[in-house]
Amino acid sequence: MIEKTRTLVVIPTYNERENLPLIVARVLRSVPGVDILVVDDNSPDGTGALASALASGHERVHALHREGKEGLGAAYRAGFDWGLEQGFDRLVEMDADGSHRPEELHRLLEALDDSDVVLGSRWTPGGAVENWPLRRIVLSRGGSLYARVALGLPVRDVTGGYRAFRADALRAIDYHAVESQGYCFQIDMLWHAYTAGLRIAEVPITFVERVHGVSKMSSGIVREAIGRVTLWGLRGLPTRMFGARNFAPVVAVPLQSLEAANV
Ligand SMILES: Nc1nc2c(ncn2[C@@H]2O[C@H](COP(=O)(O)OP(=O)(O)OP(=O)(O)O)[C@@H](O)[C@H]2O)c(=O)[nH]1
Ligand SMILES: [Mg+2]
Repeated sequence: MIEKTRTLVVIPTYNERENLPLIVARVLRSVPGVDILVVDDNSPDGTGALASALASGHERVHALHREGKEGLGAAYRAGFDWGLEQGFDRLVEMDADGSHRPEELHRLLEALDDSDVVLGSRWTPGGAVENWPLRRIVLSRGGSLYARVALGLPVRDVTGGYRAFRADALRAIDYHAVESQGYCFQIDMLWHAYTAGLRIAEVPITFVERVHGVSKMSSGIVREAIGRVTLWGLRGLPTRMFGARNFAPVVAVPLQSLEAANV
């Protein structure tokens, strides 16, 4: 008998009371066989209690409660620990605010058949953003460009947070060593995945700006990313200039091929 592949969508939350029921319903509707783990950092608006209520009403929904706000990175590390312990084969990162459309999840999962890590990408051909102010577009594109140049990382969307991993890839990444917070966590994870020689694919997505709730983006998050990327870039410079680099190429999955396969 062939064992069914088990997928866990990890959704970190901090004050996402309005968004959580909507995103959970959309995930369950879009990809019926998946499980969801909400990782809440004791949100003052009661998102944690809501997560527990959703979990008790649906056997595929789970809630993990943490004591206080420690950032996206810590929430994902805890969520990955939980998912690997429970034996899931594929783990997905998804924001609660609707920016990562669950209706596109099957594309990421499909691409995971031929890769270890799949990045939902706004800046690869076919990718898009909806309702984003120019300031955020500049920050995101500029951040990706900077990381690409500073690290020699051939990826279009370096900071995106809509991603899928094989369980083995997560183990290979040693994500506990990924200590960045904020969206630098995403760059850090990618950098670890790339230097571990994993097969990475970029799949175009349409990113939609949140409608409810407020962003947790801050200038501290941006400063952390710039500081760390610069440091890693400088550290890796001698190897980049004189050493051999043998990492797997990053694959850009064209939108047409996804549509042709009807995924
Ligand atoms: N558990 C936990 N979740 C967090 C924390 N900070 C952010 N999140 C969640 O992580 C996801 C991404 O955060 P956002 O505030 O949407 O950050 P962003 O997507 O970079 O910013 P916007 O584009 O403005 O929405 C959301 O689901 C948040 O609720 C945290 O400290 N702990
Ligand atoms: Mg967001």
